[in-house]
Amino acid sequence: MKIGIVCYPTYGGSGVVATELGKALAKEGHQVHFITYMRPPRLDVFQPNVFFHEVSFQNYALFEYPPYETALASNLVDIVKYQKLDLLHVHYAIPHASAAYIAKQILKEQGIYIPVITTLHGTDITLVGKAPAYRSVVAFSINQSDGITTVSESLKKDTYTNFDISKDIEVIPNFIDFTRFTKLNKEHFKKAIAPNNERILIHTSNFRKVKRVEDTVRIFEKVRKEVNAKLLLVGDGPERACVEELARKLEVEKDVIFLGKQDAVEELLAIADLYLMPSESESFGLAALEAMACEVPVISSNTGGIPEINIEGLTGFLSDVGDVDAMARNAISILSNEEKLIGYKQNALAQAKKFDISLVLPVYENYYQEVIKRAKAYN
Ligand code: GMT
Repeated sequence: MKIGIVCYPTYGGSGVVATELGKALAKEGHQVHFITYMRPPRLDVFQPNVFFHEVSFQNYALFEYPPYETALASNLVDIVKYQKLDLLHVHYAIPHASAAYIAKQILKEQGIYIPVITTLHGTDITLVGKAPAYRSVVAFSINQSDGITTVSESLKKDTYTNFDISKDIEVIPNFIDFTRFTKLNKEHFKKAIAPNNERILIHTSNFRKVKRVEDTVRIFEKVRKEVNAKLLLVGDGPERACVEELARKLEVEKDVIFLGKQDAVEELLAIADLYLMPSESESFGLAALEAMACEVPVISSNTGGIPEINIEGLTGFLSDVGDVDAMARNAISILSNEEKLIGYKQNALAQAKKFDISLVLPVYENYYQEVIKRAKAYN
């Protein structure tokens, strides 16, 4: 198949899922065209069958906000037409689903039918998407897609609850590439971070409000009273300054290490004992799955799709959003018993294996075939 993938070129979340999916499809022999405003970070080396199209748009003094959606739709028309694509797969509804819809209508006028699959990732439904400023266009463009997928059962439910959706939604979960996310031996690095064999807690995110990064510091402050430990905070974003301030206020700043944005997250997960995900809302929690693949158990909130991956008492523990006392108690219970910790680490790996990319990729391929066949039958 010749597939166009539209996504955000981000370090985490939907951008990573889209890029890894495209790379895996290309390895299977499909021709994959990435269409986005910047090269996605995980598209860093040449790979056969992979093509990158940077969305070109012209700025003009009149535009306070450059009309990206218009530019994307125009670019899509040309790419579909000249590369003879069979399918467009857009990740994150805003504004990708509506741009794809516009491109589809323009191409239809020219006698070309391009099926569109929209994958909903989370905040495009649970947060921004349902805001009055966007909701009409989001609902319309989801309903106009030839195929709709969500990354968890929880997000499927939220989509039907928040929007009037008339079509079936297919759940296809996030996945893990074990050739990358596997426990590496980074003992020298561990020694540098934790010279006195302290336990290492880790959190990776884009430091947005929804991630509740401050809770990780509150949990850590309680854990550190019982267990010798360090906290690694990986990533950057709008909340970072407040989190740094809180670490100083709680007098744990010497043991909280801010690493900023990092590409090789697997090298950091290799030295971690526990992953913290106290999110306010999380449609799936790919970052937690990446930790589990590297044998790191998870202390999380019980929101959204997290209970579909983190299993209470087996791969970690789940608590209500904001219940830092319970999260700290659970963290201490795992970290203070070596035998218990090893058990949780093994369970985390076993659970992550259920989301191996080799299991999820054929589900996407079958869904693509089904949507293309269905579209051909109707047009
Ligand atoms: O919140 C993020 O990290 C980014 C966001 C996105 O769409 O880029 O992530 C969402 O998509 C991920 C991939 O499907 C999911 O694993 C995350 O749970 C989801 N984030 C939220 O729902 C807050």
